[in-house]
Amino acid sequence: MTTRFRINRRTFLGGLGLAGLAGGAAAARQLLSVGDPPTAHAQTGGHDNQMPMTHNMLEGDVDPATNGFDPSEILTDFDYGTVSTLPSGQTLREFTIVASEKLIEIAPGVTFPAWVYNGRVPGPTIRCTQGDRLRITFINGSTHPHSIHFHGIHSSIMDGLAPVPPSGTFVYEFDAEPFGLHLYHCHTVPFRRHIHKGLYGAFIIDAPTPRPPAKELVMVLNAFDTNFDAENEFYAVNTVAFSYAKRPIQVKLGELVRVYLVNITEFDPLNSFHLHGGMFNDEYTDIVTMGQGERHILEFSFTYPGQYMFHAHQSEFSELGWLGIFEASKAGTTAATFAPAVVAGICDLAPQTGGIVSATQG
Ligand SMILES: [Cu+2]
Repeated sequence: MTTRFRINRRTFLGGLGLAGLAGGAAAARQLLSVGDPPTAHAQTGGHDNQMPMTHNMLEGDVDPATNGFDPSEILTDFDYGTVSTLPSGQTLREFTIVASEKLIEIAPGVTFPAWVYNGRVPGPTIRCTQGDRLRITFINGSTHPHSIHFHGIHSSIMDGLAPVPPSGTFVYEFDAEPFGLHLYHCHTVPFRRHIHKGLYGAFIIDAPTPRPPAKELVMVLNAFDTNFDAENEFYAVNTVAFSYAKRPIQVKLGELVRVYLVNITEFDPLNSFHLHGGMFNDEYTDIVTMGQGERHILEFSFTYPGQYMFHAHQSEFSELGWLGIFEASKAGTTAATFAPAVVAGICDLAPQTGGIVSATQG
């Protein structure tokens, strides 16, 4: 069956506003334009913040100032704590993490009443080196009991299962081991509620011998149940739907890219990461599939210049926000807030002069 559909460029440009016509946005919008009708669960539900799942998820933008955090900055925002040296010579890293309640915007015009660590979802990316002493002062500034459960090796007392009451404080202290990519999250019942509301973050323990230099990016796969029916309506990397489709991630050709990938998606048994235009170095494939809590450290580089999608290979997730773009160029354009419009290749399947294309759907 051949389906003809029209791409309305005026709507693209008007809707995207200051964001301009980023090629990735066009690509993602095309996905939406040819996709199935809105899913039933996305249309139902009576929550005030519920937006009808239309094909305009890419129009408009989420102002980072509104949320107080920016997904493009979260990628490379590593919190090493306040560093000092103990009398034994061991490195001490001290962190303060405050839990609170906050209305965040997860897609243009769609807000979610989140529970947050240090004002953001995901919480700060805690980074240290194996063998460091970590001292994390947790302050519960919310109206619900919460905790922090760290993955890794530590004593049962520091395992974060004891809820800290509202206004309470608890100091988690343990030595960082083993090296690798871990995560932390609230472990207060009901678990799924405390996680899906936003209380989680990445936790990187570097090896004593550092990994080779690379462009390092933290990506936390998450999702949001905006009508509280135990199904997700929006999916993302680092919270804001399509953020990296609107602002492609700039990398250099041949540059080693290292993604610290954490899946904390609640309600769905699996999530995944699929890379276009390249393969992972360690395991020669272009997709990893993960249960909740699973992590991968992915390394790859691009051979050819251009824009390359990365997205969940659960197609529904990608159409509901979990889709981004890498832009590989010789120099890299890290200073650019928005990538220039690239109306070519994957980024716009429509002919430049027309706006009407034919698509064959089996
Ligand atoms: Cu909690």
